[in-house]
Amino acid sequence: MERTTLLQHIRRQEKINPGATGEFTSLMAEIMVASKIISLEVNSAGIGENILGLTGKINVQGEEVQKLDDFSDITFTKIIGQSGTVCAITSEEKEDAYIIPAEDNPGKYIFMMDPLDGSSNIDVNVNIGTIFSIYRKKSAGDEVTDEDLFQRGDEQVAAGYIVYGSSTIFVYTSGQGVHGFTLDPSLGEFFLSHPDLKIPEQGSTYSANEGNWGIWDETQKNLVSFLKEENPSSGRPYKLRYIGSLVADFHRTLLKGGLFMYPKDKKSPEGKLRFSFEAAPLAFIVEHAGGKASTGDTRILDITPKGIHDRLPLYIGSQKDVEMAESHLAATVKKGGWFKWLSG
Ligand code: P6P
Repeated sequence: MERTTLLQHIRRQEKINPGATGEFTSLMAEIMVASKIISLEVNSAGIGENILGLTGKINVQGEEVQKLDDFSDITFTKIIGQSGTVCAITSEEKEDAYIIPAEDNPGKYIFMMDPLDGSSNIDVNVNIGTIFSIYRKKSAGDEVTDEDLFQRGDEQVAAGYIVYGSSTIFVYTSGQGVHGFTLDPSLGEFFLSHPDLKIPEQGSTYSANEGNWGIWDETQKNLVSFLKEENPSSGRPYKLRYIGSLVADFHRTLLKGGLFMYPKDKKSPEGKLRFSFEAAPLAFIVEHAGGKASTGDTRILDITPKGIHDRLPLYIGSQKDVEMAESHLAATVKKGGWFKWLSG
């Protein structure tokens, strides 16, 4: 059976892109190298070197920085930063943008990443992942400006994630379908395993941290209660699946369908997840796989961030499930009457 490597796949897509210079392919190749290094560390963490646990540092999000978080941020920054393909890197682990110095031959792309999402799960061997997003530099001249760093979600050139788990899977889109590649550790190569991924139009699971019930608003509580109601003709009750690692929860949703929600709440009135490092890249992927992503009332890809670490609510997954959620959140719930949601 012919096996297509990730690099072969990217090169084929480059050939059908008239304006391609090969710079995007080079960038993707470097992302792949960095992901293999992280995969090795994640899968050997705890054996020998003391890479598990906390660094004792607190990041810009006010979260405790795990050693693997730091390691991943440094690894991607070094490899991508010296690739000659990007002029700036923003990261969930960096307060400000890292501007590539002239001596490192900056390129035309902007690279944004959550280097290791879900890292609080490292010590309990739950899947974690890297999420990335690529934009083109927009402003004239060599200087990187806000115009480059704060672009509307649908101006992404490409987006992807790598999930480190029982196997390491690299999923990306550059606008020509969503494709998944599984790492063969014996060869150190990613091979095409999930060609042209399409998310089911409707799923049967919802994914949310119900531990936050007490700090959700009434419309969010009504939505989740609706999903749990016995109503077989509309596929309810939905099953609850929540891992607490976004890349793992999203990967399951992409493959099986369903609805992932991280709503705003009293503790995170703007929402918890970040636009640049989580919502926008995953929204770009899910839309190219036939799904939807919104804040509950606004399409994620229509949003232009104002800051590197902007947060927002996220409803993402199967088209029908996201639309159902949006309808519920918009509907005025009349006493005893529910917004009638038809699966048709
Ligand atoms: P909670 C992990 O810290 C993360 O950023 C995402 O990976 C995950 O979806 C979310 O936070 C989990 O948050 O509040 O449910 O622990």
